[in-house]
Order: sequence, then C-alpha cells, then structure tokens
Amino acid sequence: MYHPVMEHIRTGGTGAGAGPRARTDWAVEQARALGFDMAGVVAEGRSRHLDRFREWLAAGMHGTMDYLARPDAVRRRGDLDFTMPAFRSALVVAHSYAGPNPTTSPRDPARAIFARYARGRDYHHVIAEKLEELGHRLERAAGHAVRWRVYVDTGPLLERELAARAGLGWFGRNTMLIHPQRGSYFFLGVLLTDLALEPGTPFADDHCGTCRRCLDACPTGALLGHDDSGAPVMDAARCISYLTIELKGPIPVELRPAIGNRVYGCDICQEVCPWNEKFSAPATEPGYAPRADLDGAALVGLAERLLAMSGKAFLREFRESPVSRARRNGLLRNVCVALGNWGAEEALPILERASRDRSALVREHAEWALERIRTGASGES
Ligand code: B12
Ligand code: SF4
Ligand code: SF4
Repeated sequence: MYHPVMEHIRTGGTGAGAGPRARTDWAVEQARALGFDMAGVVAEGRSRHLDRFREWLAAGMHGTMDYLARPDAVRRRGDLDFTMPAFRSALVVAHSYAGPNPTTSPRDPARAIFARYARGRDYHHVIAEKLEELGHRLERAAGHAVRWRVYVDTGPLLERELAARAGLGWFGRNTMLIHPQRGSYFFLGVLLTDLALEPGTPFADDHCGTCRRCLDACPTGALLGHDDSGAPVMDAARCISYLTIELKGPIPVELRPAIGNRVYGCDICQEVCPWNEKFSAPATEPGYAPRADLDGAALVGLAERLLAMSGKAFLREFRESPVSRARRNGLLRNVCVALGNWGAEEALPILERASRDRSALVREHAEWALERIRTGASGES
C-alpha cells in the first residue's frame, strides 16, 4: 500500500502519465510544492459511515444547517460516484493554519477573539486556487483530457472521513481530524478525478486514549464522547462555532454566557488538546497571517465599526475573509453578547447605540447585554 505521509515522497518523479503509483508520487510532490502539508489518496467512493451521519441528522444535531440534510446531498455524501460519475480517485490535502493567540485576548474580556482559522484570508479561496492549479498540472502531465473537480467545504463530501481513509489522521474526541505529528490546526481540501491513483493506508489508530480534556473544557457541553460505533459525537447546535457563525437567528439565551468573548468560531477543544500543544507548527501560508483589525480587536471599537457599516459595506470590507459568512448583523449580534459577558460599565454607551440599530436581531442582543450588565449578572457566571 502507498503511504501518503510527505516524508515518503520521491523527488523528481516524471509525472502523471506513468501509471498509478508514479502518478501518485508525482501528484503528492506537486501538492507539497504548492504548499500543502499533507496529501493522500482514496480510491473507493462509498462512505463507510453514512448511517452514522444519518443518525446524527435524525437526532437534530445539525441545528439549522439544513444544507447538510438535503436528501440529494446526503446521497452524494454516501458515494463519490454520485458527485462525479467517472470518479476513480480523491486526492485529499491538508493545509495548516496554526498560529498563536494574540497576547491580549482571549484572556482580556474587553477584546474579541476570532478563531484561528478565520483571522487571515478565506481558506476556501486559498485552497481552491492551489487545488485548481494541481488539477491543471495533472492534466498537462497526463497529456490527455482529465476530469477533475475541487472541493473545500464547497460540496456534500464527508471530508474528514475521506482524510482518515487517506491516512491523514484519526477522529479525536473533539471530532477533529488529528495527525500525530501535526495536531489538528489544518484545513482539508479534496480533488476528485477520473485518473487512477494509488490509495493510501487508512488511519486505523485512535491516539486519544483515556484523555478527556476537550470534553471537560467545552463551555457549552457540545462534545458528547463516543457513541456505540466508536464515532466521536458533537451536538453541533450547542457548539460556539455554530452559534456565532452558522446560526442566523437569535442565540439561545442560556448559551450566551458560555460564549465569553469568542465573537467568531471557537478553538477551545483544540487549544487544550495535547497533540496541538506538542506538535502544531506555525502555518507557512502567508495568506493565513492574521488581519491587524481582527487580531485582539477591542470589543467597543469593533462594535463602533460594525454599527457604522451597511450590510453591503461589511461584505466589501470582509470580502476576502471567512468572517463575511456571519454578515454584518450576525457579527454585531456576537459582539453584543461578548460586551454583555465582559460586563463593564464602559460597554453601556455602545450597547445603548446598538439597542437602537436597524436590525431587530442586533437590538435584542444589545438589550440582553445591557440587562446583564445593569443587573450585575455578568459577574455571576
Ligand atoms: C458542518 C461543519 C461544522 C459544524 C459541525 C461540526 C462537526 N463536528 O460535525 C460546526 C459549525 C459546529 C463546525 C465547527 C468547526 N469546524 Co467545521 N465543518 C463542517 C463541515 C461542513 C461538515 C461536517 C459534517 O458533516 N459533520 C457531521 C458529522 C457527523 O460528520 P463528521 O464530522 O465528518 O464525522 C464523521 C465521523 O463521525 C465518522 N464516523 C462515523 N462512524 C464512525 C466510527 C468510527 C469508529 C470512527 C472513528 C469515525 C466514525 O463519520 C462521520 C461522517 O463521515 C466540514 C466540511 C466537510 N464537508 O466535511 C467542516 C470541517 C469539519 N470544519 C472544520 C473546522 C476547521 C471547524 C472549526 C475548527 C472552525 C472553528 N474554529 O470554529 C470548528 C471545529 C469544531 C469541532 N470540534 O468540530 C474543518 C476540520 C478540519 C479537521 N482537521 O478536522 C472541516 C473539515 C472544513 C475543512 N475543509 O477544513 N463545522
Ligand atoms: S469548538 Fe468550542 S464550543 Fe465547539 S465543541 Fe469545541 S470547545 Fe465546544
Ligand atoms: S483533547 Fe484529548 S480526548 Fe480530546 S481530541 Fe485531544 S487527545 Fe483526544
């Protein structure tokens, strides 16, 4: 079996026309040249865990993420042949976004904390551009027409399952895909093709052992441990990443205090993971360097900026950033929650302004925060 770890790559391979093994060596080498940290191959299109995915949906753990439950999309997750009829291989890549927290936050509750993955340029753009270049190179080297399609969170694929089958890591209790020498601060991307490539050895070990750090650290109780099949389970509807990014309506009141100053996404269950403490190396991709305006931004200043912006201006401002997904009202909603959790009187004037905002969503969260500060409830949790 071909092993996908980068260190095993032969250099100087002659290319994509020479048979599956040589073609795979060459493709993985090209992936590394393009800046990816790991790459591996899956050649079997059927999912081994679609039942598990269906059960997860049936339990409503996807919250309002209806796109995950669309019947055609579920069917496509079950078999890559439905996504690409001539499918023969999936090249799965990992791209590191690891980086330190700003020195000011998350400890300073007056400052916002954006999840690491969202501090720089949007990974969908960065990875898609690189994978498209890889597709063109594969086609040129093959010397004939090659079908290929790239995915980075952009279609109904079980990316983590594919990555585990390609040998890139195991499913940790925090539900992240973790590699024993790289931790979990990496994105995944997939290139599907009708070219034959040599499959990698699926990652069989589970290195979590008796550790429970992520379960204990999750502030909202979203991580539920392993189910009977051995799969790690998350109630996504409770995850701060879902609450601050995917949820478009009001954040459930009982979960607002647990969000603290995390205004966009959450890394807590990765920060406490020993595999990240030991092995996460800083990302080499320049595009993932944090934007100055998001790096430990003061909550009051951020709220002022957002209040002065229209929805369109927000999308222009954050066009190249993952943060655009929350839209202006969603991010402002989150900032109001964080201001309420900070609990300082300095937050009152800006929250009063937010309570007169044109968005009902923002007004309601500002009212909640004002009430929390005025009644002194912020200090109680
Ligand atoms: C929906 C989604 C979310 C949801 C739900 C997350 C979740 N854990 O399911 C929310 C909004 C909460 C979320 C949060 C985040 N996400 Co997200 N998300 C996705 C998305 C689009 C789909 C995931 C999905 O289908 N979930 C449903 C569950 C049931 O499926 P699953 O996680 O793949 O789980 C599989 C296992 O349970 C396995 N399984 C089943 N049975 C068995 C049995 C055994 C024995 C074993 C071992 C496994 C196993 O099968 C399942 C299905 O294949 C993927 C991209 C993609 N298309 O895959 C990104 C993705 C998973 N997210 C990613 C990231 C970076 C994040 C965040 C870190 C962002 C942040 N900082 O805020 C957090 C991390 C939170 C966390 N602890 O998971 C990366 C993860 C990379 C990695 N190293 O794992 C992905 C792959 C995007 C990408 N292209 O890089 N995300
Ligand atoms: S990302 Fe945060 S809220 Fe979500 S499961 Fe991990 S620790 Fe819990
Ligand atoms: S914190 Fe511990 S249990 Fe959680 S994913 Fe990391 S090693 Fe596994």
